[in-house]
Amino acid sequence: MNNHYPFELIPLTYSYDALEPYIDEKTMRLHHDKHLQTYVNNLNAALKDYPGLHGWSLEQLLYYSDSIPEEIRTAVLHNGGGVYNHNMYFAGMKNPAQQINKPDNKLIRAVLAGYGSFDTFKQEFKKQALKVFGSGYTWLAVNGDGKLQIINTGNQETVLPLNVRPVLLIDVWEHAYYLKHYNVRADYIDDWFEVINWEQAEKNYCGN
Ligand code: MN3
Repeated sequence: MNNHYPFELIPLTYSYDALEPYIDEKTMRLHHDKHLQTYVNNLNAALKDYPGLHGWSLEQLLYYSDSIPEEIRTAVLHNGGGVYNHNMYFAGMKNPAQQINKPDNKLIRAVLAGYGSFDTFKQEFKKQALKVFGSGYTWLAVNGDGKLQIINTGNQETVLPLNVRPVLLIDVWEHAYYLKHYNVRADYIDDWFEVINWEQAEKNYCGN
């Protein structure tokens, strides 16, 4: 897949119903095929007439946004953030039958060092995810000192400008859960914990 213009819709690596019963097939189809596709299309449309930006990676566009012409900067940040965040969200989940239930190796050691226990971490992460007002994301990220941080962002903002490396994130826009969980974000967060792709999170934590 290109990591530059024209950006493409990255297919799921699992089936649309793979996350049942925690996240339903209909939500996954709409969320991936409609919402994410729209961000991809709008990002490409914004960049179309700016060949100087066609070699830039998604991360470069989001990190060096000050260098993007003002007339398309907001569109690139909104839609590029939408692409980046959703790619990470979908890659961060996995069929629960095919995975370990907790972070392993280096990531679990960092979680235990930072939060004392996995349950405490989970409670803290959930508390933060419930605090996102309106639409946004809650991230687990690692800073330059190797310390884990839980960070909330609004709308389609990313954590890249904060100079941290994202490990995993949950999309708490209502479109991520409304069809199944209605307005009960807390239940969705609990269900999302059941389908986290901890192998991918470990890779992100280790930076490979
Ligand atoms: Mn979403």
